[in-house]
Amino acid sequence: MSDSDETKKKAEPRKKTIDPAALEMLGRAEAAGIGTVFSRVDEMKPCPIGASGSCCQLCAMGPCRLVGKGAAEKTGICGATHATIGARYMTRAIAGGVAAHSDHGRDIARTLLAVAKGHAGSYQVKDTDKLYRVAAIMHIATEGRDVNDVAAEVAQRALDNFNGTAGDELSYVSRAPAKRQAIWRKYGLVPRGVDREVVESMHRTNVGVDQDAEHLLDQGMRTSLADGWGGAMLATDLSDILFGTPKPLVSQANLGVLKKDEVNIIVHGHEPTLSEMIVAAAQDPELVEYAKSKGAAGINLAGICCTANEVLMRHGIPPAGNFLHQELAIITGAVEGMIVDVQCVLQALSPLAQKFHTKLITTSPKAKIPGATHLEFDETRALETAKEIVRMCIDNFQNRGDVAIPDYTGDLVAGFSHEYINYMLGGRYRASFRPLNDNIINGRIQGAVAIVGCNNPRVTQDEGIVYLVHELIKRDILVVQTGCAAHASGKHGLLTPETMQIAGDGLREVCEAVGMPPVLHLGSCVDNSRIMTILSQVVEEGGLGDDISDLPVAAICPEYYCEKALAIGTYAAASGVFVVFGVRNPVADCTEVVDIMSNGWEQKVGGQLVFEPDYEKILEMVTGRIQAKRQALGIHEEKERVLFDMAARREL
Ligand code: NFS
Repeated sequence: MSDSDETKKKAEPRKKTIDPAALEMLGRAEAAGIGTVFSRVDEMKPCPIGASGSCCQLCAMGPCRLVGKGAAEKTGICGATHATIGARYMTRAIAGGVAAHSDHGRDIARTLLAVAKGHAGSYQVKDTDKLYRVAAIMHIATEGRDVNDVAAEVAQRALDNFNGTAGDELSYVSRAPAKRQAIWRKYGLVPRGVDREVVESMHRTNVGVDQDAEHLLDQGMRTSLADGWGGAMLATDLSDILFGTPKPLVSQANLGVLKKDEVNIIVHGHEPTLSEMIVAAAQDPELVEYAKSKGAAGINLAGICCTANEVLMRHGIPPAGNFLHQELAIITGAVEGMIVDVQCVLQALSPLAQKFHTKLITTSPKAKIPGATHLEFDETRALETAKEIVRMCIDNFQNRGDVAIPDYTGDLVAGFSHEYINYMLGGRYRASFRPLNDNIINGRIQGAVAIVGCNNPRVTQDEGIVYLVHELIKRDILVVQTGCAAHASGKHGLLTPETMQIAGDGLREVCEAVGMPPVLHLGSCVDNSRIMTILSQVVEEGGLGDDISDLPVAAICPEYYCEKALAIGTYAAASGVFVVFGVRNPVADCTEVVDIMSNGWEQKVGGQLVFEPDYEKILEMVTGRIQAKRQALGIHEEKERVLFDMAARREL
């Protein structure tokens, strides 16, 4: 590199985000000399040894670093190879992610049990139809029984699934296509209990226990399946039972949803239990009056991260942004209170909130943050606690200083539960996935890709997500989204029906006929389980093979940062989906592990988990996969395009 190249490189700092609202707030932070996750990431170089899977920290003989000449052949002090170290890393990361989602699910099950027993008066069973459907899957009798009786038994069965006392297989394994279940049984991948698989993973990754990479990674898959077809799927279903099954609604996303003249409260984290009550409290006429008495025009609620998705899907509460927006929201100076529970909450929020007037309020008995106000939430006095918190935020309105809210929002439609998609496609009297299958078979829709997961400040915020959404829908590939990736599309206006204008002709015709956007927001990260349900139903509908691995589908997690994402990616792969992660490969040096998770899993379970930071290559990989699957199904031939006429529309 010449000197001038060197200067040029220095003069052009890495692009941090493509979101204009984020850029505006980063400017404000810089002017005030305030650090954010975006600036700290530049100051902290990742350790190259750990970043690529060459460091083992599992015992006090080490840490062992397998680097230098002949690194590939080196072992740790105990003799562990790169393969063992990488497989242990992945399995532990998966167990960590599963533990998070499943503990969330367990709490919802406990709440449902409390409701059924009359101990949680602020809540009730909102969707009895869904309760009965879940009961049927669990083989729980419903006829002639009281709703709360059924709810109690469903909740108890869910808890048994966590505890591992529900039998030899989790209740929801039966929801997968028969062929998929057979594959899981053949390789011993059927999860037996959520806690049991997490504990067994932690046990087997101890030094001196399981040392065979493939065997370890099988346990990684089994543990992940306890999430996708266990903890997370239960979290989704029981949340729908308690808080309602989502239906499409309109909203907006980005920091512009904050209001200058109102008390702004942000709910951030993951569990819907408290945020549901905050939604109720923020609409309480007495509290709205109280806010007015303090000089505010009202109470404005917004969300960050997956709590945002939960309250967006069910109430249309606008998300103020995704993972990397949590600090930026506070930097607007307009947030009276940020109420957090568990997961994805940056510790840096606490010192940052102290620089502004924002009250950071922790609420979960599981998570305290030094410097934050802790107001513990329990379901027996949920609404009272929520009101107390809202009142605290209102009282804080008068302490506001200088406010700068970036004037950017994206319109969006969210709330596509699998039940609604079924209904939307087939209509009230014959809800079915048939039209979707037919349009995949006739080629109007080439396939479907899930773009999910986090933000990671190591890459340009939202860039890969927005690029991939555009490129895929242009190629007639339907996109479904969850988590912070869905917020990215929401902020950039991609979750609206108008987006069909940039879709390919075939996809656009179907979207026009059904009246749906080509990019569907399916919810939070635990709601990735909805995608598993949809895939199973599409297989069941017929015409596209007899297993999930036959379908022309793929999943991408362009900006992953955490263990939960790895857990989700693994259960998708173990369910037969081709999965690509961006950012970097955490086990790149462990070539045997990389090979097992790609070629090995392809042969064993028909899915793969691969890492590829280059978005163009990701696009090539997933479109190549979709075409290969179409070819295998014999539906790849370009048919003469027949435009939708009135009869075809009516048929749809
Ligand atoms: Ni998923 Fe949701 Fe966002 Fe990533 Fe965090 S909020 S559970 S982990 S960062 S998508």
